[in-house]
Order: sequence, then structure tokens, then C-alpha cells
Amino acid sequence: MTLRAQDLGAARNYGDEEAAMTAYRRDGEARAMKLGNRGPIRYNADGTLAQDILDAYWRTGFYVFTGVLKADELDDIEADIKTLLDRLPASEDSELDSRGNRAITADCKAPTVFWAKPLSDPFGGTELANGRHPAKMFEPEPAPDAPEKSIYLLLGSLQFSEACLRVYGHPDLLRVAAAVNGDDFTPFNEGLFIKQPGLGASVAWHQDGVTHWESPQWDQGTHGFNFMAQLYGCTSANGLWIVPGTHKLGKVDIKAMVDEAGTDRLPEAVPMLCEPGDVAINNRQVLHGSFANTSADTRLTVNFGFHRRSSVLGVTAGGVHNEAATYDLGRIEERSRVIMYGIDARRQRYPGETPYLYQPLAAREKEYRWHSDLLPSLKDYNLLDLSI
Ligand SMILES: O=C(O)CCC(=O)C(=O)O
Repeated sequence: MTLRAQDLGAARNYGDEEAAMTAYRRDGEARAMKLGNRGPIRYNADGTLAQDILDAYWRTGFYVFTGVLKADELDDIEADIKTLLDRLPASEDSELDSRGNRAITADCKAPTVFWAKPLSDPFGGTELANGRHPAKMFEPEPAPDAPEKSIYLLLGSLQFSEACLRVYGHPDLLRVAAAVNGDDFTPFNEGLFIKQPGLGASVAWHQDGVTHWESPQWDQGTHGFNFMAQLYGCTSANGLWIVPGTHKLGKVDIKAMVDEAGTDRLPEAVPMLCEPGDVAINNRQVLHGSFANTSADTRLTVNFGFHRRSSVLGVTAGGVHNEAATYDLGRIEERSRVIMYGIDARRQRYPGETPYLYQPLAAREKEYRWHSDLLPSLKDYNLLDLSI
């Protein structure tokens, strides 16, 4: 599998819906740029995250941090991902990659590789993932020579890429995580969303989170957030769309919203617009989804999420990304070691940065020295994802 748009199949369009889709994108872009939720990561004099950033994040449910990953880091990520993609299974039922070697994911026990038909909506209107995608998205016609299926999501991505592990340990992003979820924040999961031109599947409108919706303690931050780092940037055609403010509303009736709009183009939604190296933070409760990628541009999102400790500790959950379990302190600590490895891996590659100090494991910092030989020890680490 190749990555760059120009290497890939022809871009498609939305057929009869193309004109409406083009207008929707243009209007959405204008609304997005008026939201006041983008710019570099900034701090107050005391080192805390700038209050206006936090305010804009909590107001809208997302924020685009511009220019977080520089060119050399993007090059590292691209190199890792190209190697990784070449080592994935050649087809859905194959254990071999396209060169005939055993695929890098062939022995993974955790759900790792996700395939979809070109430009399809694999989840909308089904009971999959707890039925959280109740409305079907429009499925444009793929090119006649498009492959039967392609990979659109890879979970447990840190076991395959040290460059992604180093993004995971980024000091500024971890400071943002602490500002939003508290110093004792915990992991959620990590993945790569691969949205190829003319192939990339849609992700139907949904809110993340399966627990806590009925809890009296539920609030706008209960289900944490995902960071979405963009290797090539993202546009209104290949990127995520968000309905601002919906993270505060509890569970919204997605089917009713789509029925009322008479289309999957929800009228108040805005696209997440990013340049290469921008990293967005997206509240998991905000209503979000992405359309089939009929554009000529690849989107590659390095996704990684964090929770408040209070949202996972003692909670019985799972079932969407892994087996159901009760998340005790031992499990949280075991899963959090990957944060420590990310921090140390980053420290070695970027000695000029001040590494983030992860409070919950700070006293045991020396136990978590990273070395490339440790990569195999992360095999299936995502069986311990904290999925709520
Ligand atoms: O990136 C996408 O297209 C979908 C991402 C998403 O739905 C999520 O991270 O929950």
C-alpha cells in the first residue's frame, strides 16, 4: 500500500450529491474558521495552559493546535507508516503482506486491522460498536477498478511505530492532557485513521463513549478526548466533521437529527481543518463523523486518547475495543507504562525538549527507559486499552 495521493486511484465524486456536497464543504469551512478554536499551544506565565484555549475547547468540543509537529518529525512518522503499511496483510483474509512475508499484524490477538469497501460506510445504521452509529452515510460510487476492500483503521499503533510512540510522549500535548483531564490522566487507545483518495470509508455520525451517560456525575468531559495529529493535514473533503457544543448535551438523537436534515450533511457541523503537523484535540462526546473520501488527498491521522482517572477507575467497561473488564489500579498502571515509554523515547530523539513528568508514575521513572528492542514487548498492549 502506498501513501501519497498521486500514487493512488482516481478521485471520485458524490454523483448526484456532488453540487450539494461542494456547497456544504464551502459553508462548513467558513463556519469552522469563525469558531475561534485554533492556534499554537500557549501557556500562562505560571506554565498552565492558556485559559482562552481551554475555554474555546470546552465551548466547542475541539481545538486545532497548529504547528505542533515539525517537518523532521513528520518525516519520521511518514517513514514508519510507509514501512508499516507495506507489512500489513495483502487482503482481509491473508496472513501475508504484499511481498509474501508474514504480515506484521498476523499474530495480534487484539482487534488491530479494520477493512472497508471503497467509499462505504461500514458502521452506520448497524448494531456494531454498541449501535453508536445509528444513521447510514451516503456511499458514493467507487471506481470500477478499486480494490474490493482497503484498510481504513489500525489500532494498537504504538507497537508498530517508534515515531508514533514519540508523538505520544510529546511534552506539550501531555501538558494539554493534564490541563483537560487532570495530572493523573490515563490512556484510552491509539490508532491510525487512513483515508485514501477514492477509497477512504466514511465514519458515520457518532458520539464516543458507552458508559456513564446516565450517571449523575456525567459532565462535558466524562469520556475524555482524542488527539488527532495530521501527517498530511486534512480538509473538509477528507477530514473529520464536528457539531460544535454537542459534547455538553448528553446523548443526542443522531437518527432524528439526520432525519430532520433529510441528509447526512448535518447543517450545523464544521470540518476540522488542519495543515501537516497540526494536532487537534477532540472531545469524545462531541457528535462527529467523516464522509467517504472522494478527494485526491490522503488523510493520515495519528489518533491517541486520554481519560480522567475518575472516569475509568473501578469502572466495568470494554466490549468495543477489547474484552469487558473492571479497570483497577493495576490495570491502569500497566496500561500507563506506554506513556512513560513514549516520554523516554521522545527524550532520546529530542534532547533539547523538557520531557513531560507523568505524575502517577513519576517515582518509578527509571523503570521505564525506552530502547528499540522493547518494541516487541508492546505486542497486543492494546488488549489493556481503557475503553469507556
Ligand atoms: O478520523 C475519523 O474519520 C474518525 C475518528 C473518530 O470517529 C474517532 O476518533 O472517534
